[in-house]
Amino acid sequence: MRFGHLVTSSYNTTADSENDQHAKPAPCNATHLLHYKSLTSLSPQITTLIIIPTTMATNIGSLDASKAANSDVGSPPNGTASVVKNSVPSTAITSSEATLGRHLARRLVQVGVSDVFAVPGDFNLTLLDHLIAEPQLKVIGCCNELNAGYAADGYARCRGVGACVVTFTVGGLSVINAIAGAYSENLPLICIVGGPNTNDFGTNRILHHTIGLPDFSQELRCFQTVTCYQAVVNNLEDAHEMIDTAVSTALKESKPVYISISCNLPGIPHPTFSREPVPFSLSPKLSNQMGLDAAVEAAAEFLNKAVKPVLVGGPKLRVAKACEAFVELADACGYAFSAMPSAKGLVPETHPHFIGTFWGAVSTAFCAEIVESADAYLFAGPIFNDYSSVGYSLLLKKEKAVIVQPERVVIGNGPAFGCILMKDFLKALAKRLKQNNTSYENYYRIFVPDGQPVKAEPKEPLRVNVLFKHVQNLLSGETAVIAETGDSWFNCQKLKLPKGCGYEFQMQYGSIGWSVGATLGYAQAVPQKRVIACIGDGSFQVTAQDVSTMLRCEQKSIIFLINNGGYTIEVEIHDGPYNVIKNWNYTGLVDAIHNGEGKCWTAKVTCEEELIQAIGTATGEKKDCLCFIEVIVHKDDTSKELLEWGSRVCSANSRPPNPQ
Ligand SMILES: Cc1ncc(C[n+]2csc(CCOP(=O)(O)OP(=O)(O)O)c2C)c(N)n1
Ligand SMILES: [Mg+2]
Repeated sequence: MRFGHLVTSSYNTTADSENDQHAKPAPCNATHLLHYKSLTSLSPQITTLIIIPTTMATNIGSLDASKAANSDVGSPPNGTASVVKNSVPSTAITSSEATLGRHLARRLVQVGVSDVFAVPGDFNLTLLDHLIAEPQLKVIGCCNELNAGYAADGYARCRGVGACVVTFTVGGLSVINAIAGAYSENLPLICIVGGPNTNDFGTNRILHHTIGLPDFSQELRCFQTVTCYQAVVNNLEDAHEMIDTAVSTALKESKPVYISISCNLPGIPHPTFSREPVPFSLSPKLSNQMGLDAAVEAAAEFLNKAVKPVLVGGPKLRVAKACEAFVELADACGYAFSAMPSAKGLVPETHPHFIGTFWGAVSTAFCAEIVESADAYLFAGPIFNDYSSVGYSLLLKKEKAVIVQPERVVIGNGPAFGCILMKDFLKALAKRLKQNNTSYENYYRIFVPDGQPVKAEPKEPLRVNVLFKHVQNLLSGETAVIAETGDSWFNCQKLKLPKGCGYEFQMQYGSIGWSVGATLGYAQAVPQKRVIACIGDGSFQVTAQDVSTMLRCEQKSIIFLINNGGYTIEVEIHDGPYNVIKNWNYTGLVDAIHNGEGKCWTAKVTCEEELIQAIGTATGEKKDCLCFIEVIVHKDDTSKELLEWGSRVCSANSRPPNPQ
């Protein structure tokens, strides 16, 4: 796999074998060492050998650093990690190499980014030259900026940090929806934009790729609400500081940042870049010990007097880096525990006291009954939005709840405690709670195992519940599920994740098309796993092009394209003719994208027999290929949960205005 032909560069003089080596996916958890070979193969312009101690190579956002220690969950729930480096790398860099472009490339590698998702444009070409010149960084050309952003999002979910590079305004405004999604999901994503020539700032010139006004701030203003930090780098004096502040802020805040870099700066040497970047040492946040003690005391008293308390994990377990602490608490107290739908993948579903997804009326069977009838519940990192609360229909009472947010604990209607880290709180509470298995025992007594889908008649049109029975059988610790917005949310939510199986979806933002880019990025971040993506036809129509990039990257994901002829989730909320979409020949489309280059296999299935055969091929003969299976199902064939949820969301949406 080569990217040299995408962005032509004078740096690109490597021999084939070396190029191949460069392109091989780096093992996710490997420490990255600069080898003399890769250096010399990189660029004839690099003349000095740079020796970097191994400690330097520890990635801040690497999978290793971000993975839950218990490895029961496949996603990296603990997000980015702050690593204090204990040795300073050697500094020798030739003065001609002391450039902004090189610094940014090295900095990205250092924090754990070994792939950046990019779309070239004249404002970022020189920068891309410098990024591709870094042997440990791959520049992955995407078909459009939205997908590049989604890919960086998928990558960040696995590696703890992701990056994309786009061009001024036309690229910037195209990627912004993906950046907003990453903001909503608390993902550190470094969005780099090639910006105007430094000499054009402060003039009244009108530049191409703008809306035709002599104002370069439009893109910046758009990014201000969807990033936690913006750096407009248009002079070399403070470029070092601005870039480093932006990158470290993304890691500290777990949010996207925007870095605009003037197109004429990346290749100019400057003394601030004359040494290898010193690895970040991000100071960890600390709990206020007095507040922590008081909160633990109050919570222990509250929960220890309850008869049948339960635990519920929420999506902010990830940003709080508290997944492991949550499991520690579950182990210690013995309560039944469940997860909110948006926390799927963050808690181990194989835990003996796990009772499923708490999602009000559409919860796993027997789960909501146990949670809502408990006399006390601890929610760790919840987000109660209109969707996760099933149209505000949860039967919860604040006075029964301990709500633990990443830095705050509220017990009942009060008291409230601030400046407390969730993971410290959960760990300390684990030592103070009396063991109480009552809620789990109650659950166990009433529990009746799930039924199986009705057995299909020979050649009977495939049903969605039959499809997901087979998807379930595909899952293992070597797979990860990506679930697109739509009925796939509900069907995938019911999958039982084996130990180590990853799971990602975009529940807060819910932007259709996300999963194509996210599958690309996630698979790139963790090449040893097989990604299984479940994508509706409507969503796929938004972002389908980047199957192309998956093929260029030699990915071997399995995509189930669920062709139900429309926007079924919307049908169940509120139907109209706008929910019917044009039917495409999806396998034909993917075959056309494949066009004989790369390893791709497609199949269209209409019944269980064909599905079984397709899965057999995808996991056998074609296991090294990108496998695209178009599954044709009836337009009204949905999960039962969607039907219930849709009615409730519909009634929440159609609440009349309050009388004024
Ligand atoms: C960018 C964006 N535009 C519009 C929507 C509204 N929307 C939510 S789901 C959906 C339809 C999804 O259809 P499909 O992918 O076919 O899934 P299905 O419901 O049929 O399973 C739409 C249009 C959205 N979530 N995001
Ligand atoms: Mg559909």
